[in-house]
Amino acid sequence: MQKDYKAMWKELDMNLEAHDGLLGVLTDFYRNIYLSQKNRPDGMKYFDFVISEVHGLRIEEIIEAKKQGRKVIGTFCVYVPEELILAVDGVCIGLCAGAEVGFDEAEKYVPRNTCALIKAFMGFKLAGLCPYVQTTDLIVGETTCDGKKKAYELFDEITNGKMYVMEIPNKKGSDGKTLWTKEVKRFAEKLENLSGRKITLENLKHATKIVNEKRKALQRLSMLRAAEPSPISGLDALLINQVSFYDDPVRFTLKVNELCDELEKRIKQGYGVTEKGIPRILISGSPMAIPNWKLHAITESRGAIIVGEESCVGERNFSTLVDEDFTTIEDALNKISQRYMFINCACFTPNNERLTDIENLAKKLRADGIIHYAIQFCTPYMIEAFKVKKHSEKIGLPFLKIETDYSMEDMGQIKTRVEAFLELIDKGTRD
Ligand code: BJ8
Repeated sequence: MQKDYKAMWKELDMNLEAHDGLLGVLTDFYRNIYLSQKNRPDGMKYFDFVISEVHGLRIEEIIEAKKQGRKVIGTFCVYVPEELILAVDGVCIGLCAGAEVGFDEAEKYVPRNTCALIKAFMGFKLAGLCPYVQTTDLIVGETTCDGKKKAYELFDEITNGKMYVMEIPNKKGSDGKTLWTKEVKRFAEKLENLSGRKITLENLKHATKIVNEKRKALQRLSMLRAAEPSPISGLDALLINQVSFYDDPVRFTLKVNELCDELEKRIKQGYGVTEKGIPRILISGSPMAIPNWKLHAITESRGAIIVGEESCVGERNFSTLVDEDFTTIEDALNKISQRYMFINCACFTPNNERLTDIENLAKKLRADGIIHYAIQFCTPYMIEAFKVKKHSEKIGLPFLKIETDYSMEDMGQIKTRVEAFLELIDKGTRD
């Protein structure tokens, strides 16, 4: 029997009636998509629990942290350095949303043809349905895509001036890198002022270690998906990556490593979540925020397995670590800033390194095909799909491009296209 959190949600000024409805829908959706999977590892029980308490226990923990004087920082992009937030003992929470919620409200502020990720984070707030945004002391935006940077101006009004925007260069030349390093330092100062805590060498070392360990655990999980048959479904791996943006980082790392121990045993026994020989798919493109499970659910229900995500809810979030070998605060901030410049987002021009990332990942995970996923109206990824397609052809991997939003209306159409794609792979395009 789950605890009653109504008083807490009321205190957070949420719309209780609408929220009840949302939780009901999400619970059913989760049961149908996740709990119906076969051969799930035992270690997934923790993540099922996290999801069942995503607006409950975790929010209670965050409120408790606030009572102890810790600041809560909301983010929308993997460019925002989590190390700095932890260095001032802050709580870092991802605020991106993956459901069609509050869109009518959001469309009073932004055009209908705005990407669903933006409409969703605005919609969740405007409809009084996001307890995370209610707990934040600061919300950090970034100058990545045009949609986000303009929406942040409006979100600042909606949240009564909570926004702080980091300037991310459009290009990664030396001027861009200098600008970014300055921005990282400005953010460090902002956090010191907000929290009243000094960033020291010691707390930077500690924070960097925590975040690196989290990334290493996710890297370990990613490597294990290279096994044939894969010991874990793409749906479950996606969920873990989504949870990485909400959970306490130390506990999360422990649980991912425990799960990986179990997956290693499965691999030794030759035991997988599906039988051997089914098409192995790499997803690449726009991020999939929770509960955006649509493409994974469709693809895996059609007899394939997703073995990786070249995405910010995936590899782009964890594939590089911060060099922990720093001896001064200045050195640490430089190394943190350098690490983030390795994230190859389509918001940069040019962004050819992403093609190399996709190629390496496809090889590492032994993918048989690439599905490029772009959220409708996500211009950077929609356009970059052209280069990814060309590159996939060059390396001999079948390619499928999907543009979709958060609605369920095109489920049938996507199913048909994915089925045809998987047949193509089955007809001998595979090694
Ligand atoms: S580093 S991918 S997390 S900006 S909001 S770009 S879906 S139109 S999220 Fe991103 Fe940082 Fe880049 Fe990663 Fe498209 Fe929508 Fe923009 Fe989006």
